[in-house]
Amino acid sequence: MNKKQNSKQKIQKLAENDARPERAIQPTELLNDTLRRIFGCELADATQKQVYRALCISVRELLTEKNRVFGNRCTEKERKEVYYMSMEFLVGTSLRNNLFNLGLEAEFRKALADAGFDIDEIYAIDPDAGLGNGGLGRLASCYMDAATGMDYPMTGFSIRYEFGIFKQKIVDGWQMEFPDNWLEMGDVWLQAREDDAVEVKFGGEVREWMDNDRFKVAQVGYSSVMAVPYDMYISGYDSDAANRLVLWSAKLPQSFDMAAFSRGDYVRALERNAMAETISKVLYPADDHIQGKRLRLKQQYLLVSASLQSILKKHYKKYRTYTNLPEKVAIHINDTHPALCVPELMRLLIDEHDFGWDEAWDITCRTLSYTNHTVMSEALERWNVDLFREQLPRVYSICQEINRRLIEHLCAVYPNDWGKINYMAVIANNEVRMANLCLAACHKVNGVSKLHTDILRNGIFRDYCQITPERFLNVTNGIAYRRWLCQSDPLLTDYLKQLIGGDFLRDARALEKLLPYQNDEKVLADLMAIKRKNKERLAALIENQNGVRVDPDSIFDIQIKRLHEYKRQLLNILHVLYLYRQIKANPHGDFMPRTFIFAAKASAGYIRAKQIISLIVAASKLINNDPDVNDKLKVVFLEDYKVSLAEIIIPAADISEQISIAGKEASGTGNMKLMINGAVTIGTLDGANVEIHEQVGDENIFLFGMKAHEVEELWQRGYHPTEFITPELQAVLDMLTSGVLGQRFDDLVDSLLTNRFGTADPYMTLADFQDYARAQRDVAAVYQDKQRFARMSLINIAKAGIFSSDRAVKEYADEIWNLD
Ligand code: CR6
Repeated sequence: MNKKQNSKQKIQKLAENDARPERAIQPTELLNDTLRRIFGCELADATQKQVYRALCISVRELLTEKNRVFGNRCTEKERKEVYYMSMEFLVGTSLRNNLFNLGLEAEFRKALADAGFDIDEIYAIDPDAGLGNGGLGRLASCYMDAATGMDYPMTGFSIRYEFGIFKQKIVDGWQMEFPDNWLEMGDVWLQAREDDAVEVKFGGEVREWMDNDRFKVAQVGYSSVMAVPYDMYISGYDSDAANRLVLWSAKLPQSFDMAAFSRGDYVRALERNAMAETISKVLYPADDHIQGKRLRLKQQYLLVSASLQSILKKHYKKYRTYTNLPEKVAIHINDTHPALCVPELMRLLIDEHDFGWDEAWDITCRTLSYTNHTVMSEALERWNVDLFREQLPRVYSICQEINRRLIEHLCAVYPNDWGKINYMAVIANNEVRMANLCLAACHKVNGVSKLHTDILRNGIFRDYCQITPERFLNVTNGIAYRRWLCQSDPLLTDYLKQLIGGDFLRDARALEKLLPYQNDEKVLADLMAIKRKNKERLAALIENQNGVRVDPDSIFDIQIKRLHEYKRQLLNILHVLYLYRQIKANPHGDFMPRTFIFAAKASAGYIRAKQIISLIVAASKLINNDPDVNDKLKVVFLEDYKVSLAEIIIPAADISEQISIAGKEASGTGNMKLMINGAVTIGTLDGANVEIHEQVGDENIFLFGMKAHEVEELWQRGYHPTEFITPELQAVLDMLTSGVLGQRFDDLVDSLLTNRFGTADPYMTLADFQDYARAQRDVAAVYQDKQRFARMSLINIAKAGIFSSDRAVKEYADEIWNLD
């Protein structure tokens, strides 16, 4: 038997063995085997990069085999499967996560060390797969991990962007974007399946005709793009399952090239090729915002059409019918980006599989479900009718028919209420509205936190909810805490294992076993010592990247998330300047030393957000170089926020800034990651902060600001920001316009005070300022009492279990997808 077969069989045997298959693996043997196959060398003479690739390939092969066995088992048992459609999966790095999940971390660490390699250096080679913007994309990845850990058959579908979220650099205080060529190293995780490529049709027109008394419709004169699937295998903690994330890549069909080649038109053929391939070139870098670009619509259709075609093909092969689709398949629409699932599934059933409208509609509705992730009006996707019809003529004609029938129905439910009917329509005012398309079809619609779902029910989706309230439910977001706690904070994890046992690794609710220790001085001191170590690690990174020395004994106050006005990084930095002025006025006063740490990317075209970054950077220059405040106040902006950077920042946080204007942050998930690492929240009652507050109680959170209904009431009454300006706050605003920051921020101040750009202070930063400053004073006062703060921190860790993505995925599985 040759070596290749030998290793394949070994893996197969391992994967088929139910009881912890990976336990039997010999890391050195496996690595040497892969190195010989791929590079013709062994550990003794391999380079670090070769070892990295060989390690990834070994893990990938292990997972491939697990996936095959798991898939067969699911097919045998005819288990219902879920397909999670999402334009974003913010995977982050894979190697450490996979080894951890497979229970192989320690073995490989040792084997590599024996061969003279440091596994942490090898981890550092693994690039972040940044195929997402922020919370929504990371949530999708957390759900894949959790579903796999719980043995649910779940496949993710997305796009194989050649360039993920851009790399951020700050040049002269201004954000610059650089391409993220993640595939250079990251391709090692992907397995192409050229033979399973699927044709996707754009443009052309709709032709209708009669065929033996049957009415037929088809799209003609279209141009084709081939979608090629690439598999990325997803592991689950201590689980027999392995699932797949399928990423589609756009390619021109072969036949097309040939025609041009035969005319000798080589350059044009290549040009066309490049045009087709731009569809999967780059991730759109806007978060909570739409741009309405043609290329983006094409990306969405590529994802939806290719995925649905492959789902239907697999289903038919298994069951030889489509009528049982809703019993065996759940397709989830992650935000409206894949909302084209509604008309595309209709199109495939009607045009390609001969269903009549009513039966196709019944199958479509019972198969699809939808999660809404925002109430921000600028993020609700709407497509210009002309653009939509030009690119997707047949899909458009189906949308028209959906709309016609919908309006007929609504006229019966809300007779003569044209305002309402117009608001609920799928096509109106020359636009196709993607949220209404989902609301018209999906059998379940959910929000992502209690408050957010209430706002959907009583606010933007009220009219739909009134007709069928049973379709609307809440599933509060959750996080893959094995990545965000266990892997990113090994010190805390090991300590917890010793103190309360390892149950929490399987069930996050077991973290509550920490509660009885809340008055145990030794435990509180140990927790503080661990936090201090993590702060030292972050301080070293800050010194290395920013050349700024920060004191690990100061309060590490952290705001990390996308830069968006509603998230109010501006409120934070204005308050920092306010503190700066206080210290300057009283340099010998008793002041709790604090370090304010920011990291955030702004969407490339979002100028106001970029100005806020500049302000933070300018403030940090002024403050960090002022000897009067030096040991008391520091401000740091860390470049290029991404999953792997978050994994280092979060364990070092004392204070978690969750300060969005109430009613706007659908949930937030950073708030949960920081909490489970022992950070205490300073926040508004917004998104999942409401539920964090429910868990920890008034005593263990610093709440401030208006509640969602108070925000609404103030808008009703009329909001005049200048009424909220005290002399101290005015002095801070003056700093922005005076030039002391090295440049002037007139635009930012204008946006707070005048109507020149629309509403003055649209996120009510000034209205909440005083109470925020009060809450920050409370933070400083409490922190003086180290034990009291440590107790708050302990309670936050102990009560964070409910925010596990295991809980969230189980709710989806039980209440939305009806998985067994
Ligand atoms: N920007 C919400 O704003 C939520 C995530 C995941 C967001 C955020 O509050 O936690 O989704 N929304 O549900 C969108 O992306 C549209 C986000 O990440």
